[in-house]
Amino acid sequence: MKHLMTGLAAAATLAAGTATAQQSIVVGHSLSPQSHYGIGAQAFIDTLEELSGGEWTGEQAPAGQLGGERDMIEGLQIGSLDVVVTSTGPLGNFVPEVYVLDLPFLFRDYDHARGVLDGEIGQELLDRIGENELVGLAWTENGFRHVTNSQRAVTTPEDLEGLKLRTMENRVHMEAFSDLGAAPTPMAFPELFTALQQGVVDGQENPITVISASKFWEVQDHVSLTGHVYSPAVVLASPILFDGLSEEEKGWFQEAADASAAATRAEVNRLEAEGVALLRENGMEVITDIDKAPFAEKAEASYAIYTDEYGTDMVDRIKAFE
Ligand code: EAX
Repeated sequence: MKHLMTGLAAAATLAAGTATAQQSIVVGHSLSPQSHYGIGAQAFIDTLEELSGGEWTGEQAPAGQLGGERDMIEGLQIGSLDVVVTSTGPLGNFVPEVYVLDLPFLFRDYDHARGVLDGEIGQELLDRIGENELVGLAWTENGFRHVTNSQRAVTTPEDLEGLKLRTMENRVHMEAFSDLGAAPTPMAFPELFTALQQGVVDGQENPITVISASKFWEVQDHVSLTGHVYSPAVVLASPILFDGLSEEEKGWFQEAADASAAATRAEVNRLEAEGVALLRENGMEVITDIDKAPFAEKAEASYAIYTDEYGTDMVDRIKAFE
């Protein structure tokens, strides 16, 4: 139906003699089309189509079809991809200032994280992204991350001891988990399910959104709601595409990114409310009552990865944000 309408809208514009050829973008992300990212990617495409009267259209490249998040970010820089919804996992490799958002136990809750990202600090970081052959359009969301594994119920940092845990390709996360006693193994997301299935790693950590979108219950028995780090996501565009747009088109892309973030956050809210029941229904043991203080204490050394380079200013501003 949507495609029909797009076709009609395009035909109408053509008939009016004002059309340029229809242009199509690809929006890449690492999860399923039904996931919070898939919903966000589709909202981007639908909004862009609507605002442009069908002049712009697009399709998703979901499930890491075009590579892991690091590969997709590189794709934006060389112009082989147009728009990507990605976690900040590998982004610090390109824009190290962004590591501040990956620090463990920094954000108190969703309101805190969303408030910071939608305000001055979020804009400053989007600007930094923009200085690195990328266009940062909007902050969106993955969610608070929790530890899952196939070995045992984790309730204290001691339970993490020696656990082979896949992390994102993120120096802050790797340091935090080695401080916590685990054996962090960085790996791109598309390899993760098989690595869990084959026992290459014992566990991983991701928000409820990703655990359920990826059906990790098929390969993991235990989940502990450690909420050890907030995982932001961001809507990025290729500067090779974006810099060639008219001001009006840039406005459409921006509005599409904002709509994408809103749609994704709404789905995160839904899954946060219903997700624990969903994990249990699918056979996972979910430990909800975790004393986070000893985890936070042990993981604090990882802050130095950011603060040694950039000082404590940004960390203090984020903590002070009400
Ligand atoms: O962005 O790599 C990860 O664990 C991410 O959370 C996932 O790709 C979604």
